[in-house]
Amino acid sequence: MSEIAALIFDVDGTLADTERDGHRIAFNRAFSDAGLDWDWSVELYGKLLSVTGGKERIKFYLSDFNTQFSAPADLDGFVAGLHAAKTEHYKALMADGRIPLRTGVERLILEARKSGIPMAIATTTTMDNVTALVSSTLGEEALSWFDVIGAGDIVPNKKPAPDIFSWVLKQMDLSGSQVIVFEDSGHGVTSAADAGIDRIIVTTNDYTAQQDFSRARVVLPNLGMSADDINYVDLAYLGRV
Ligand code: XBP
Ligand code: MG
Repeated sequence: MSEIAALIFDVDGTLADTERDGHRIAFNRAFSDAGLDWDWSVELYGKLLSVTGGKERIKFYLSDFNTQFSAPADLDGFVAGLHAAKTEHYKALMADGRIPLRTGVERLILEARKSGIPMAIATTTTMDNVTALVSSTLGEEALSWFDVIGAGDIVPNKKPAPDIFSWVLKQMDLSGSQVIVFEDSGHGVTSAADAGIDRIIVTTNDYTAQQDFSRARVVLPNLGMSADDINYVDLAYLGRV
């Protein structure tokens, strides 16, 4: 059995299916508040997910999908304003408890906690959004269960760049070979693998199922519900990965 010094979790798509019914809805509400007639459909949002980060995604939309829009001179300020409004909508959606954790996530987190295995988060989304999701699903104090939380603009380059995983490893004083990462996307796998992490477990979702996971150790539909499930991921399983 290989030693497991820490578990590092991605958030969006991995802890919960936040993209389609969380982030996408929040973006659309922010656009509407700003008097914009932009509507990101489920299908369009799938294409926009090729760029990580909300601010970066809005710019990608303007450059590749809505080229007719005459953007204000201060594009960065305009995008930052929309994104801040989107974050407020996202937090409100999470506070409503609309988005549950994915199958097996809470069970595995509780098992790791009981066994004293350190946990961390490495995500592209903002700290506000991590806080909103974790407290609405696991409770207010659950944020403290994660020794390190790497989120949003804390690093210069978002996934698929390795920055966020490298940052988390540095904070934990660990090397890539000591940890296990949970991801849902091709960009996430590239980010973790380029940070030197080889034990990457992917749980796919509707948006990511067809992506390239050749650098992941395991690809599963979810972490499994009961011990009878063929894809049941617990600490004993992780020891064999
Ligand atoms: C998640 C993202 C995020 C969210 C939006 O990627 O791409 O951009 O969609 O979050 P990953 P913000 O799961 O690979 O970290 O709007 O807060 O940036
Ligand atoms: Mg993700």
